[in-house]
Amino acid sequence: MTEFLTHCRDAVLKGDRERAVELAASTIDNGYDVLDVIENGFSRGIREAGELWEKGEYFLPELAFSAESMKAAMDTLHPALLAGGKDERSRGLIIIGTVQGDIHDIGKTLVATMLAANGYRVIDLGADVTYQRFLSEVKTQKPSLVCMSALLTTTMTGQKEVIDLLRHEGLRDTVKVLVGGAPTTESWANDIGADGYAENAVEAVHKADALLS
Ligand code: B1M
Repeated sequence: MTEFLTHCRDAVLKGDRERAVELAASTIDNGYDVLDVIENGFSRGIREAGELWEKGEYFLPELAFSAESMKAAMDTLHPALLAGGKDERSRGLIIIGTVQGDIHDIGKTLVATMLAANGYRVIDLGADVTYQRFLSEVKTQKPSLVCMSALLTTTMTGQKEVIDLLRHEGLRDTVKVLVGGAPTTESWANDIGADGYAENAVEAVHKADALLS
């Protein structure tokens, strides 16, 4: 298994989309733990690609190829993640998106998939979602939980903007707010008045369960 995880990491690191999809398909065929393969295989590859880019050893196109390979693997694994869900009933409506100015959507999509796999009805607004869009979706969809992802230190403040907008519109008490994404922390979540913070997709499900129980 360790060798298999290394192949998954390598495929993403090298930006080999075809190989990444092939490995994702064998993950399902062999009945491997899908989350383990994502977290300790494919995700390792994309994080290492990011580190190489930071060091100037990768340029943006190489990082983009790695991201495309990662996304293709995730698309292949998506049905298996959903099928692994335990609960068929809808446990509440959640809207999720990556905040304005931020196009990173791999982690957000994984969180959305895990929430859906665990019985929540999830509306995924995508990436680069404006503050106003979050607000209008809360008004019209009336979700129980809003989830906001941010991967950039420059965009994480958008999570606060949305919370402030909800408060300004008198809607803050009608909906819980969960935040996450690499630069965010528990104390950031507290500072901006969110109801919770999750470090990863599995924790996001636990936090949603706790907030909506
Ligand atoms: Co960008 N990028 N990127 N990037 N990128 C980072 C985030 C960066 C840390 C890279 C680096 O410097 N090492 C850096 C940010 C620095 C900072 O702000 N501190 C960075 C930068 C600077 C940029 C650009 C500005 C580069 C440029 O153009 N000069 C640009 C941003 C453009 C924009 O958004 N406006 C940019 C672009 C890109 C690509 C397009 C090439 C690509 C994104 C493709 C895509 O998503 N469609 C990309 C990638 C792939 C990365 C890295 C390498 C990997 C991100 C990823 O997908 N990780 C990233 C470095 C890194 O994170 N180490 C980097 C895998 C994913 C499964 O993990 O997203 O962390 P993650 O999600 C996790 C948790 O964070 C958590 O659960 C997920 C699953 O466990 N989580 C939540 C996430 N959202 C959550 C929400 C929750 C709860 C948990 O509840 C609501």
